Amino acid sequence: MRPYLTRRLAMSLAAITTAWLLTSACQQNRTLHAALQEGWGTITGQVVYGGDPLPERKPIADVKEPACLEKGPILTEVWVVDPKTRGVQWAVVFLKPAKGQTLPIHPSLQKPLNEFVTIDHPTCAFHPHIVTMRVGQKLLALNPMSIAHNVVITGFRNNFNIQIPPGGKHVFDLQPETYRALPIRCGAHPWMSGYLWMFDHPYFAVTDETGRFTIKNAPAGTWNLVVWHEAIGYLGGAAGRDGKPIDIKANETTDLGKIELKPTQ
Ligand SMILES: [Cu+2]
Repeated sequence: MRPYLTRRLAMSLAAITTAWLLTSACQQNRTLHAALQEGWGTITGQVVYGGDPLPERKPIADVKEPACLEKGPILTEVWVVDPKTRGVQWAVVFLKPAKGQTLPIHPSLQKPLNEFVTIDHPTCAFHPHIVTMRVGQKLLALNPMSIAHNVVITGFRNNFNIQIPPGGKHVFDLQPETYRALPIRCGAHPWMSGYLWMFDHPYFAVTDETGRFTIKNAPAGTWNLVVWHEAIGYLGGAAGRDGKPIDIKANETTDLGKIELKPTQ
């Protein structure tokens, strides 16, 4: 190619790149601007059991290993319902942007607060039962027990089967795999079960023992909220995968009240 044409081509490419960079910077700014103008708010609510009678946790009959029973029986964890409040523990509640939408992230939450999220084995059960983390965080598995555990994580982009010896630990460097439940199992103890959820934003929570959840510094405006529980999947069935719109008010707490999970939906 003649030098003149090469120069012309390079100049055109530079012009196109500059124009593209300016356009995308403007778009990002607009998103940030809109969010800053509208502000940030808190979302709260309570996930409750919508059936009768209330399920009770029962000792898992398969657990025979003495080391597993040292701290008492291992109880079922699928439905953990508080009899006083009907609150359901271990539901995952999160904002999910629609296709092409980006959730503005509060300046104080741009980066994960901790490098590691921990999953422990104080007994022959995963603690916590449901692990949530942000993309970029690492999963630290601890085994303080006198017996080995096998942490098996099954996803599309994450597949691990790691033996953790007594007193040992392991750091899982996970690939981003967001908005889906990744089962966690133990190869040594078939009753052990948990789930891992990963998000590319900080707007998620797991319900506590009374079914309550709080998500702080969420972007004001209308965003989709998803509720998931391992026994029923998404609230609202398959369509619930994308959530339902909620209005988050700036500088206020938006209380969503009681969110009912029916045991069969
Ligand atoms: Cu185990």
